[in-house]
Amino acid sequence: MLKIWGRKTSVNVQKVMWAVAELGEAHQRIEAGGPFGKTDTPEFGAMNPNRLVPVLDDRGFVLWESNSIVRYLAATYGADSLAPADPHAAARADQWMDWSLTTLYPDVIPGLFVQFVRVTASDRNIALVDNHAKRAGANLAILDAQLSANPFILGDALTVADIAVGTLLYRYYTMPIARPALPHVEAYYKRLAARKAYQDHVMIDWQSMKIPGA
Ligand SMILES: N[C@@H](CCC(=O)N[C@@H](CS)C(=O)NCC(=O)O)C(=O)O
Repeated sequence: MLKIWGRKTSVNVQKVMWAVAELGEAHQRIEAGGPFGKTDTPEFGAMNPNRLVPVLDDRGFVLWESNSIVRYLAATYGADSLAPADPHAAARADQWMDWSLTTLYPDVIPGLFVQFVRVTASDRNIALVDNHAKRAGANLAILDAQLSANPFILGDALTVADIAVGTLLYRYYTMPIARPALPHVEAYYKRLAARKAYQDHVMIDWQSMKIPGA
């Protein structure tokens, strides 16, 4: 059975859990990180020296980094469905997964989300929030163009690329920020939000994560 360490409010854990649910694999999620702690134990440090969640244990094979876990799970349990078999399509999926981590994530999570949950409303830097919202919107325009021809990032079917990118959209669309009109991304988000696995593992209300006054 797959074991996943990590709290369900972590966006990177959500990504892995969405993949596990799409694959329909038997699994156990073990609470860790945030209010659950455990990441500072020697046992956890031996699994992930970064002391971050998620961590996967697949019958003794231990792996950290959410995108790597999603790729491993898809290659092992979802070949030719979540993991494209064609080398060009696989490379394209990698491209969008790297893009989500290096280009979209910094504005959406540390730039915006952290401001709304970890900073009090009175201390919030509105100019900084506006700047990150503008940059996220501009980057999502790139995704909008990609989605103009197909329902999912690589074509007709959900792949690992959608799992990496799509996980960030719930937070993007539930934060009180200015968003440009991006019809293809909006339709795509609705398409993802109609999937049970996305509802169960990604659309997790984050209000309880706010510090007092945030
Ligand atoms: N690049 C890593 C980032 C992992 C990460 O930053 N995890 C956060 C939660 S999203 C964490 O463990 N924070 C400390 C905690 O929850 O205790 C990945 O994608 O797995």
